Amino acid sequence: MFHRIPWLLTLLCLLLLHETAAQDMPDMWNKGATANASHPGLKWFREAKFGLFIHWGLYSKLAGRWNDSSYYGSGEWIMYRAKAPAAAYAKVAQTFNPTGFDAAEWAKTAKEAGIKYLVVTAKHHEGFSMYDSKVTDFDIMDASPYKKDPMKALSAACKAQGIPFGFYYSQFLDWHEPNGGGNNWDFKNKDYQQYYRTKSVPQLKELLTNYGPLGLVWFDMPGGLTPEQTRLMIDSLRVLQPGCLFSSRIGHDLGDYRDFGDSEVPPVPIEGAWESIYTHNDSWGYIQHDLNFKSPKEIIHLLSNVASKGGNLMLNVGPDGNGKWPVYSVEYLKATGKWLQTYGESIYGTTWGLIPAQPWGVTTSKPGKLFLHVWQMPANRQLRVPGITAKIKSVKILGSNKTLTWKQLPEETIVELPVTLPDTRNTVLLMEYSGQQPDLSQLRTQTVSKEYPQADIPAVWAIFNGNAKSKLFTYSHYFGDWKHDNCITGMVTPDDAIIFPLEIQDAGDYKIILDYACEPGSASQQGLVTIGGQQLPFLSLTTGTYESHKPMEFIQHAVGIVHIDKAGKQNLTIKPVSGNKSELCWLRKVILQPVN
Ligand code: FHN
Repeated sequence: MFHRIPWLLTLLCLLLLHETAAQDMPDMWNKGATANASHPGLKWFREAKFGLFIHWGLYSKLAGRWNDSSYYGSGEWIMYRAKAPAAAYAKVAQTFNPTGFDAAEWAKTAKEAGIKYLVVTAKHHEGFSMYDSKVTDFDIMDASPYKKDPMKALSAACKAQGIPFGFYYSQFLDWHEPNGGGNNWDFKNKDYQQYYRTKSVPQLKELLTNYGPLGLVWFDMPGGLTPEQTRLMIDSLRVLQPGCLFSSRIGHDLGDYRDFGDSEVPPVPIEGAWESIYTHNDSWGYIQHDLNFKSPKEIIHLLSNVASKGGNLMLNVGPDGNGKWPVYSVEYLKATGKWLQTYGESIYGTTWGLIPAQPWGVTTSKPGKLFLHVWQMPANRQLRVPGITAKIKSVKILGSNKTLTWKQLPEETIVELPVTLPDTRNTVLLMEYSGQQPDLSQLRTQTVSKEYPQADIPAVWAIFNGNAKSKLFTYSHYFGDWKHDNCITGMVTPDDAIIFPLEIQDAGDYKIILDYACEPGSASQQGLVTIGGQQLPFLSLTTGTYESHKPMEFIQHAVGIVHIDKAGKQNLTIKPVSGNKSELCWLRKVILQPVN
């Protein structure tokens, strides 16, 4: 029933493709990797996998409104967006009285959510210190009626729950201070050195001195310092707590671990310690009218996807001006924690999965263990796992002692799934094996199967020819609501063709859909898709002009149907036709939809 080519030949192909991938994939995404790989704090950090970010400040009280105008997107940027005068904005502190804040409840909710470290804003760009600072009077103790230090309480509550605690600190942007970065509507002729000397560094020293051992300091938005000055600042802080990690946004690649862009997951596994940062809705700071919360299923998929690439997810919650979390954040985080109670073994302490993402989901791993995160049940209940050559000892559903039957073939293992899975969002199977299992996580061959509604093949997995290359496009919906997509650019002549190696598991008809963006100047170029000896000519269609602060438009352009008469390996090629005047398009992914 299954189309096979001789096993040795397959292995050779796998290794060759792996070799090609290994040469260029890390170059594209591994830059800026951990600068300080020997830091002792990286051990807990790498095992933690799931962190909680909390953005809380005066902006939380404003809740997305200033002078009767509503703002969407990053609520903590409201002062900047409204160009609110520093003196007027500072008055918000006079009514900032978060009596609903309960540190023990925050830490308990975090614990129930399965959170393994917590990072809270000590000072965001607005310049207001959410702790008792002796460096300034613009802090919660002196400027607000609250008159208590919530960070003292929170650090103690996290300690009681065994959750490593850290501070976010905006080291350069400070719209309250005449010499701080960013506020050019009130202040001119700045002396950034003076700002670092008189506020930033002294405050960082306070934070590293007065709140017990910190897990990390999450620096954000570097500026105003040379690499040497940054190094000197680090040295002066490091001595206070050598065990504390510093995030890469301290600048100049001098952090201890790497942070990706806001809301960015790298497309391939990344070595070293790193973190993806997302917020639960569209804003980091509380906005009353922002109810676009990620569902438990979305959080679980995000968490397992980030883990499948080897990183941590730090998910942000924005408490309101009274110190209460949005109800959806409490509820959906707790639901995530419930999932983690059953499936946490497949997340905590793991590293990337040893095979690429499959139509059914992703994988994570530990020595001798492969965790199969089943996001989508195959219609025939046969889960096909490619490339496992180590000896499989057992396959179980995590959290139940239910052992599943499997058939290990040279190229793939087929696991028989039960009629229903315990968790339709993500049921994790534990596959235990003995012996060496090669790491095939960067294997380019992508699986296509009739058992799922469609196969989405991301552009990064293509083999590039000529001038075709992958480029990261960053754009936003709301202000600061960043999106990131890797697309293939540079396809102008037929020499710039790209090839997707596919493993098509079932013969039959497939609709080919190209997902791309195309600027007006680039439209109406001719392209050709080739697969299984069939050709689909197409003309590229306009979407819109790319601008980093606007939504980027993509079209899903169905270019035709092909018939695959035998299951097995196929190459799908996309190439511009000769005579084109400009780029064909910026291709984000190819979709193969089985025709039923
Ligand atoms: O400007 C900030 C933003 O407000 C938020 O704090 C995020 C979180 O990663 N960091 C900055 C932008 O990258």
